[in-house]
Amino acid sequence: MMKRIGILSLACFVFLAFSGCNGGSDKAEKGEFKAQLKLASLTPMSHTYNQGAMKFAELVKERSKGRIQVTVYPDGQLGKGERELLEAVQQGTIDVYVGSTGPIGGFSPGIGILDIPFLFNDYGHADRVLDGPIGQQLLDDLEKAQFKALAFWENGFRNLTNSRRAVKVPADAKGLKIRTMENKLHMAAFTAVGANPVPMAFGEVYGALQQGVLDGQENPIAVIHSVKLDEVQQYLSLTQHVYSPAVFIVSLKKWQSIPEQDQEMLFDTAREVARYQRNLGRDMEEKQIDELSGRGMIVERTIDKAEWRSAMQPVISQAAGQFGREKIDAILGSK
Ligand code: EAX
Repeated sequence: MMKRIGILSLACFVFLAFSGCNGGSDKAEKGEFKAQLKLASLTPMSHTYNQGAMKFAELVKERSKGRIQVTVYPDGQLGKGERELLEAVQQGTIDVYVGSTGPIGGFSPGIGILDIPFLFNDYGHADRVLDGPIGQQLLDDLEKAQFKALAFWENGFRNLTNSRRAVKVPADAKGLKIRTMENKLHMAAFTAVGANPVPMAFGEVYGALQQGVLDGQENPIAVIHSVKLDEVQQYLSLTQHVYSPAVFIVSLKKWQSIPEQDQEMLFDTAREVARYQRNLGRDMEEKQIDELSGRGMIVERTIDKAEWRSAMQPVISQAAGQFGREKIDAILGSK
């Protein structure tokens, strides 16, 4: 036994002399840190999350001089459900995740405040809140759930699609089976308008719509367009009933193994790409609506948002009980 340990440490000594024996950890000598990071998302490569992620990978490779490589796994390649992917990030088997805040309330309840229907007026309002102290606090809070959240990226304003009928006013949605994210507020919002919400992992949605298990779903245009939901949904209503932020999160375990200088570079890069990624979706939105319409979707553009807002009002009161009226007012007041 002793002899074996002796040989092992001799081997390590010889190895150390030539290359640095680091006990198998990624953390090599100062300036020598190397990592291969796996980044996962649920949306197709053409979606803004992955376009942003590719940009992030390119900049990180360049800025680390090839020491840090990020591989992007889109389209649920590493797991079809958000819970599954988020648990893998907690365990450190996936390093980075980009996804909607919608299902994250199950891990860190406070972030759920952002998913209140009709909370944000427009993109400028969302940017001010998410890039300000309120947003930073919500990102910091995710650390308790083993997530190092570097930045808010964007999913976008969500719109309703369905295969049954044109939906203009809330009463038109009555009785429709609508997939929502695994988010209690969203479910309550659709119950409030008389629909039947069905919470489901994103990776299952296209198939469920195709099989007619669901009548509809709701998502931002960038998702509807990249997933080609027009193939299984005839009607699109531009309800914009809730703004859906996205988070860029790194496994806290992995983060703690990264030297400070590289942490700073990753943080700055994630924030820089946030601007690029948000604009991608915003700039394409109109064009993608036209394309969806060109592919046969019937688009309801004139939606009376005040009417939808008041139909979903009970949820806003419920959220006030959950998160505190003053916190919600602080967001509303940043218009
Ligand atoms: O994060 O689950 C959803 O509907 C999300 O909007 C989608 O996965 C993008």
